[in-house]
Amino acid sequence: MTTERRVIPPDFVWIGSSPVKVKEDDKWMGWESPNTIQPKVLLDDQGRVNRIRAPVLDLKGLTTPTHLFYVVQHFGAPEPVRPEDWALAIDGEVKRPLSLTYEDLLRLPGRTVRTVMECSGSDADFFEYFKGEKPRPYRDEQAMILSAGEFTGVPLGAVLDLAGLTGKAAWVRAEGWDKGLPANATPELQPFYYDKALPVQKALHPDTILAYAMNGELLEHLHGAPIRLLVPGWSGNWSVKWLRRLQVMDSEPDLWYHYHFYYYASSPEDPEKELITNIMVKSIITSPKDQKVVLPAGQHVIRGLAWGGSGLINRVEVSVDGGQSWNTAHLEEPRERWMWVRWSHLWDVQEPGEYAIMSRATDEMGNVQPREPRYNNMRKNFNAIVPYQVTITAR
Ligand SMILES: Nc1nc2c(c(=O)[nH]1)N[C@H]1C(S)=C(S)[C@@H](COP(=O)(O)O)O[C@H]1N2
Ligand SMILES: [Mo]
Repeated sequence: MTTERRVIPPDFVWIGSSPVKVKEDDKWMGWESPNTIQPKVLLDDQGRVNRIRAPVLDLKGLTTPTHLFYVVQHFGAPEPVRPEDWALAIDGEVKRPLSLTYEDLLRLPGRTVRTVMECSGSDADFFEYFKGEKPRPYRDEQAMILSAGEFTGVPLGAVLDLAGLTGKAAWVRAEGWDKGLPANATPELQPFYYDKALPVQKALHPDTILAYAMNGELLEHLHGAPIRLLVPGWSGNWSVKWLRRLQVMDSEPDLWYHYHFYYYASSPEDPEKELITNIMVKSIITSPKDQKVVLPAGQHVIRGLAWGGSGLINRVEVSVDGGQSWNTAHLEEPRERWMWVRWSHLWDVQEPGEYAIMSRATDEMGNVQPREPRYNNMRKNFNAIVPYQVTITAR
């Protein structure tokens, strides 16, 4: 079997999952598609797609289409490995070290999980804005490192069961085959394979899966094909792509992307470093857009998304007066454990003037989205409430 990789020249657009040449009149079989949104693509030095930012404010529904889904990797995407050449090693604190083929994995009972994915670096420029060090970043211009999708795979726990955990098993180190040096590498650091180690409890959660499909199709190379780890509720960096090894360990290994990169602390020398796990409770307004909007007096719908890794979102409030008073927003069904929830609020505004509109999410654990971000030297997991400026003119 040979696998053709989809490379899209600049004058093509995606219609569903097919690249279609853009014609002068922008028609498709005589019908104009209303879906013209393109991803914000960053190329590598060989002109290949390397990173994608998702146009979250332009999207509808819950699922981010795969071609618009954000893409991040630290070392650049590695060479693809064909499913038939791929194998997963499971070793360490297991009774039966194993090597599983792609076919072995697909034979196991599957599971589908719908989840939001957020990179810890999404919205990071807001940290400097909140400290008064940078001008206001606009979400509409930046595009976000944030998406949500449906993933299908096999529970990691089922695979660990095949190998049989020993009584000492405490951490499961997942290793990709992409090798390189981190952006903040120290001079003595040698290139290494991207890796993260999950505490065994999270590894055994049935929704933590080894995914082979995304949004109803086989996983794309840029999303970690043929198999990636998917860790719902935790920051994107836990979901190791291009997976090739699971090493079960009796203690937490010292991995670069633990306490040298994805941690909360005030400085690299801080003795009280905390590993970043759960995505913190957060909401954003998607409409009106974050771009100094001018609207006529009247009725407007304020709409957005809310999510968090610690529990279901059970309240979103909207303020149109800079946080002095709050209105309860309508939460749209379905509300799923790992997914973001869509919310809306009808705003009846008759008085011309400047308005600071904002949203605040609360999860079922009682975590409330804060006014101030949790400052940390790595600028990770910004989740503070961001007021948007709206000017209302006389009708
Ligand atoms: N092997 C590997 N997996 C990785 C990374 C990486 O650099 N290498 N980056 C992580 C980070 S920081 C994020 S946010 C997610 C992004 O997943 P996506 O590109 O499928 O959206 O992958 C994670 N998994
Ligand atoms: Mo990330």
